[in-house]
Amino acid sequence: MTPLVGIVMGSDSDLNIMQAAADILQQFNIPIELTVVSAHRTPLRMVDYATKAQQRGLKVIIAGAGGAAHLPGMIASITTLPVIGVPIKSSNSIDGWDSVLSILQMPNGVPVATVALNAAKNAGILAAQIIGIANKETSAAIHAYKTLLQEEVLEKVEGLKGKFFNGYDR
Ligand code: RP5
Repeated sequence: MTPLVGIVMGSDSDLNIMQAAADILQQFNIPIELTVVSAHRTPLRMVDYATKAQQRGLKVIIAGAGGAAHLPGMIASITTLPVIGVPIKSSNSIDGWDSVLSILQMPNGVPVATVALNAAKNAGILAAQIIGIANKETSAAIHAYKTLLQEEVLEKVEGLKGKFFNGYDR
């Protein structure tokens, strides 16, 4: 099946974080591809990947990088596909802020939808929601997932009832 979401990362050392995006997208039955594309070490590969992404059938790109994280922004500067950026706290990060700010603070005209530090799972869910706009099955799968989240919280609410007074009855 043609991948709909491309997951790229600056290094294979980012995989332990980015795996979560792949996992949730596969849980939603969305075909993905995953590879390493480095803005600094393989700049021409990055340009080629971003240039060909749309014609290869991708609908969304998730790009994760740590430190001086130029990958998501540079990909967004080349393609018109939506780009979701995942800041990663990596071995060369100063507490992750370098990556967060590099990905978040894009100039006007070139947006990157930036998720929280290391939040690759949320990047996957957001990508699925974008795919779900035009795909009823995906949209239903996300709805089921969110219902499950709600049920988990309500179970915890029940668990607290025996221990604490709660005047709120919903
Ligand atoms: C970034 O540098 C990568 O995205 C990674 O987070 C970080 C460290 O890369 P390695 O030195 O582990 O390959 O470009």
